[in-house]
Amino acid sequence: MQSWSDTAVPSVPGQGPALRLYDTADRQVRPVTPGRTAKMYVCGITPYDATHLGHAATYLTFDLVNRIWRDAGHDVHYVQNVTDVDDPLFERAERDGEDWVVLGMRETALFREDMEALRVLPPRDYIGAVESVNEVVELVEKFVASGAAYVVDDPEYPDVYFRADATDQFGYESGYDRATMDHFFAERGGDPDRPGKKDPLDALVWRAQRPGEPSWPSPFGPGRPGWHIECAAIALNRIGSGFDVQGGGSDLIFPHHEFSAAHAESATGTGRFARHYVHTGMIGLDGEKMSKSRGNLVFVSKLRGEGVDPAAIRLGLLAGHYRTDRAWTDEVLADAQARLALWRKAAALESAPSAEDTIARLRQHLADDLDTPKALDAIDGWARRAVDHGGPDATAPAALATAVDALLGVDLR
Ligand code: 5CA
Ligand code: ZN
Repeated sequence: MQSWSDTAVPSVPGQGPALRLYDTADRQVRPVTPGRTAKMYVCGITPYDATHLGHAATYLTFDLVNRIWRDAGHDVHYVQNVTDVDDPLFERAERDGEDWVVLGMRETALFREDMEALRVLPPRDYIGAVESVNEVVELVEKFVASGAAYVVDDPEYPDVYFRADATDQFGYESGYDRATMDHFFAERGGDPDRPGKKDPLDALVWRAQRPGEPSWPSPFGPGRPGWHIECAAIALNRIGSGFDVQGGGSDLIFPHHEFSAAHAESATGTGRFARHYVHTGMIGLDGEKMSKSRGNLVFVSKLRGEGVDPAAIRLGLLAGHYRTDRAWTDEVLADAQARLALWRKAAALESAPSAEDTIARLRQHLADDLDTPKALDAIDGWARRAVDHGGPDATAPAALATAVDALLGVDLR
């Protein structure tokens, strides 16, 4: 699939500390240690509706990781998928009397526009589920051959399931006990009651064709990919096993990332799928998680249409720490707009206090598990001093603006 357009990232003199991130599997903040090429996979959208602020917050989080790595001189191989074949697409298309392919294409196009407007750096590989069906089929064949997956005894719908106990380390990513797994499996797209499964937790990897559903040929009959296997296949075939960061919202901790990891680990027989599993908190509205099923959504495109500066959306979402569940409110937006105006005013001054310390603090806070509240505070302090009292350094406004552009993705000019 076509990715979106790149934004130039200016280089910032000097260097920051190495990035440390919280790893869900190890339950601690620890250093990320990429090689020359840093490798990241972030779960993409299911394109049946427009991008809301929850999605945006998640992609902005991983955009910071991308920018920090670039600032440290790494080449970044960033991969993202688009779940362009899934039940929600068919349901919405049916409701609106539209072709599901057209719906997916339109919402994906809008997502690209939103990402560009927010200055999110594009993935190198942007891959749809439809494009990766052959990759999924190859994996399923491997699982069936090794006994990691089985075909249910149902001549009408011979679906293929992956055994939750196919790997020894199943459960290490979420760290959940069985009751918690059962709970989230049922809540987040699983089918514990499907007759013929050996364990209610076993995960669908190939769904036999149902009437009216699209299908692709396979050795197990016509059908379509399961969900977790889509991300396992797309990541494995582009950045291999043992890549640096697997990202997504906290709603993907289980079962999605647990099974993607188990699929990949069963296929390769090697260690961990990802070295860090990084999860963002949920953005809410009116006391509830923002989600398509609840309908309590604020769309990026709607705000853009109302003339809200995407840089203010960016600052509003980065004002809270990425791991905390937090609400989007009018106040969050107003604060972000005021902050952006202050920063722009300071960046436009002829001279200001030296920005060197502030840039160093910006890098330090970001490297410390993306501590954006402190990073933004540091810039606020400099900007307020600059606007209130001026300063002697004629290079400081441009130097600060360059660092804010490169590291936070906010254009102050
Ligand atoms: N296509 C799958 C991933 S393979 C999917 O979850 N799509 S999605 O459109 O539902 O979500 C896209 C991304 O946004 C996921 O990483 C998800 O965890 C994240 N996300 C969804 N809702 C929120 C929210 N309210 N706050 C923060 N992140 C969210
Ligand atoms: Zn995914």
